[in-house]
Amino acid sequence: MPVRSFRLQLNPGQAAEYRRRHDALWPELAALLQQAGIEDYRIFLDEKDGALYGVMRYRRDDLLEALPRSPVMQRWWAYMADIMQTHPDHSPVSVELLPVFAFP
Ligand code: RM4
Repeated sequence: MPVRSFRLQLNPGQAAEYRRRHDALWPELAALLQQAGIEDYRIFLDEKDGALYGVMRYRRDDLLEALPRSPVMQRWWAYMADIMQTHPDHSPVSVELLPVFAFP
């Protein structure tokens, strides 16, 4: 199954709020992520600098690439824009990470 990993950036002092919002993930966003073929999605925080590392296993590139156009995704990104680095359209500033090791 394909895997993607990327780095996002949290604003200073927002770790608790970021966790709180994800603990209360909107049901419609959970449904959307599932429909987009995401099988496993984790985000890890480096507490020293606020870097967030996302690791996502998913089924289909075409479904995943349609995600940013979804109104629910856009609404979530607007909701998150006050606590993380985003572009003017509210999409998160995201740096794609290169896979360099996998086991097994
Ligand atoms: C993140 C960010 C990501 C989204 C997850 C669910 O904070 O908005 O783009 O995939 O939430």
